[in-house]
Amino acid sequence: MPDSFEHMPPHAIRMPNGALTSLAGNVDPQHRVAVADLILVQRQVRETVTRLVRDLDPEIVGLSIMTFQRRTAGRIIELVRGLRPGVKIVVGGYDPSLAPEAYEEMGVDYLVRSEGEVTFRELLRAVEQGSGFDRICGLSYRKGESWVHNPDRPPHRLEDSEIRPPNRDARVLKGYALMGRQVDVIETSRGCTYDCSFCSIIEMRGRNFHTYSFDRVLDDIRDARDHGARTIFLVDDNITLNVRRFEALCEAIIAAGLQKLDYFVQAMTSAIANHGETLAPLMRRSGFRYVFLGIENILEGDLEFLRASAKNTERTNGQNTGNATLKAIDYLHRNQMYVVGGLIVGSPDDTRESIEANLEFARRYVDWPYIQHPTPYPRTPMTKDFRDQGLIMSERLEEYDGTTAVVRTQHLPAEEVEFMRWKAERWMKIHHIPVVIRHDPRWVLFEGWKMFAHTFRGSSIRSALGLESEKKVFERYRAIRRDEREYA
Ligand code: B12
Ligand code: SF4
Repeated sequence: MPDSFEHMPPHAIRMPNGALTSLAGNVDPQHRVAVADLILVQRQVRETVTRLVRDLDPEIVGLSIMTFQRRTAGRIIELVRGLRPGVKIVVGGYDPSLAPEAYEEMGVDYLVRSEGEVTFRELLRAVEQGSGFDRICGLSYRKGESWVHNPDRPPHRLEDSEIRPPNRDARVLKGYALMGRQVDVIETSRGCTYDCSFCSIIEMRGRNFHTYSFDRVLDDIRDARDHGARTIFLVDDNITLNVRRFEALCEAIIAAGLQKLDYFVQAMTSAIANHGETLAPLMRRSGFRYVFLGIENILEGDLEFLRASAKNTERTNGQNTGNATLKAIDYLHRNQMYVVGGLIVGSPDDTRESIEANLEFARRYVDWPYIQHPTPYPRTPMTKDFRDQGLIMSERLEEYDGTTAVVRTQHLPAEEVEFMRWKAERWMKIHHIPVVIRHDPRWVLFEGWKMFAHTFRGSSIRSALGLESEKKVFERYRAIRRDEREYA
C-alpha cells in the first residue's frame, strides 16, 4: 500500500513492508514473483500499477493492508481488475485478518488470515493444481455467492525451517530510505505475551512468542546489507520479551562483524530499565542507534486504561518500584542511543492537563516524538471501550492512521486533542536536527529542508510572523492531510 502517516514523511522515511519479501521468499521456485512496495511511488500509484500489470501480466495479485489503507486497497483492486479482468486477487495483513467481512464485497477472491507464508504457498499450489481450498488453514475464499472461512492456522514455531528467508531480489521498485541511508527490515522473532488494549497483536495471533535462529537472522542481515542497506530496522513485535536472548543477539552481531550498520529497534521500558546495566552498552556496541520505546503514557490511570502498566514497571529486588520510563531513557542516553518516544494521548479520561503532562514529558526527555492518538482498530479491546462510551467520532477508516484523532475524550473534542499534539510535536522534532546533521550532513544539506517543510506544512509567512492563529495553520494542515490521503 502507498498510504503513510504523519510520522513517516516520505522524503525522509520509506520503510519496506517486511511481509512482502517474506511471502515472496516462500512461494515455490517455479513461480515468478514481483514485490511492488507502493510506498516508494506514493504520488504515481495509478501509473506504476498500470505499468507493472501490463509488463508483468500477473495471474495473482496480493495486497498487504492495514486498516487505514483499506480505502486505497479498494481502489487498487478496482484498477487491477479493470486492467486484467481475470486476475485473482488475494489480500492479507492486519486489516483483512481482523475484519475479513469488510473484504467480502470488495472484488477479492482469497483472504489470508494472520501469518501468510505457508497459507499463501499452499494457496498457489491449490490454484496451480486445481486441488481445492478446503484444507488450507488460515484461508478464506469466495465460493459462488458466499465466503468460506477455513479453520485458523496455528502460529508458526519459526525454530524449524518451515519459513524460508525473504526474497529481496523480487523487489521491482527502489528507494527505501531512513534519513538518507538505505534501510531494510529484519525479523528475529514474532509475537508478544502482553495484552495492551490498543494493540492488534493478540487478536491477530494470540499470546505467544517464537524466535528465529541467530544463524538465520545474521544471514538475513547480511542479505539486507548486500542489497545495499546501511540501516536495519528490527520489526519484531516485542524483541525485549527475552532479554537474555536479545543480549546474545547483540553479541552475535558483534562477533559476525555486522555492528557497523545502524540498528533501530522497538523496546519495552521495563526491559531496558531492569536490564539496562548490561543490555544498553551491548546494544550500543552492536550498532543500535534509535530505540522506539513503548512508553504509551506517563500517567498511571491512562496506563491502566491502555493495559500497559506491567510492561512499563521497574523492578528492584523483585519488587515493583514504579514507572520504568525515566530509568530506561537514562540508560539509553548514557549509552549514546536516541529515544523515539511512543506515547498515546486522548484516552477517555484525558483532560487538557493530563495531555499537557505527557507532551511536556516528551519535550523534556525524548529525542524524537512518536505521539499518537488511541485508534479503534478492528477487534482490539480498546475499540470496544471507546464504542461502549460513545466516544468514536469518525468511521472514515482512512483517518485511522494514529495521528488523526478519531476519538474524543470525556472532556475534550477529538480535534482539540489532535491540535494539542500537533502543535507540540512540530517543535520537538526540530530539536533533533543537530543530531541528524552530525550523522548525515549531506542528506540534511540537500534534503533536510523537505523534512522541515513537511513538519511545518500548513504554515505561512503570516503565521511565522504571528499574524495568523495556530488554529488556522492547523486547519490548513488538516486540509493538506485530507488531500494527501488520495493515493490512488
Ligand atoms: C514494524 C511495525 C511498523 C514499522 C515498520 C512498518 C513497515 N513498513 O513494515 C513502523 C514503525 C514504521 C510502523 C508504522 C506504522 N504502523 Co506498524 N507495526 C509494526 C509491527 C510492530 C510489526 C509489523 C511487521 O513487519 N511484522 C512482520 C511481518 C512479516 O508480519 P506482518 O506484517 O504481520 O505480515 C504477515 C501477515 O500479516 C501476512 N500478510 C501480510 N500482508 C500480506 C499480504 C498477502 C497477500 C498475504 C497472503 C499475507 C499477508 O503474512 C505476513 C507474513 O506472515 C506491527 C505489529 C505490532 N506488534 O505492533 C505494527 C502494526 C502493523 N502497525 C500498525 C499501525 C497502525 C501503524 C501505523 C499506521 C501507525 C503506528 N501505529 O505506528 C504506521 C503506518 C506506517 C506507514 N505506512 O506510514 C498496526 C496495524 C493495525 C491495523 N489494524 O491496521 C500494528 C498491528 C500495530 C498495532 N497498533 O496494533 N509499523
Ligand atoms: S507490548 Fe507491544 S506488541 Fe506486546 S501487546 Fe503491548 S503494544 Fe502489542
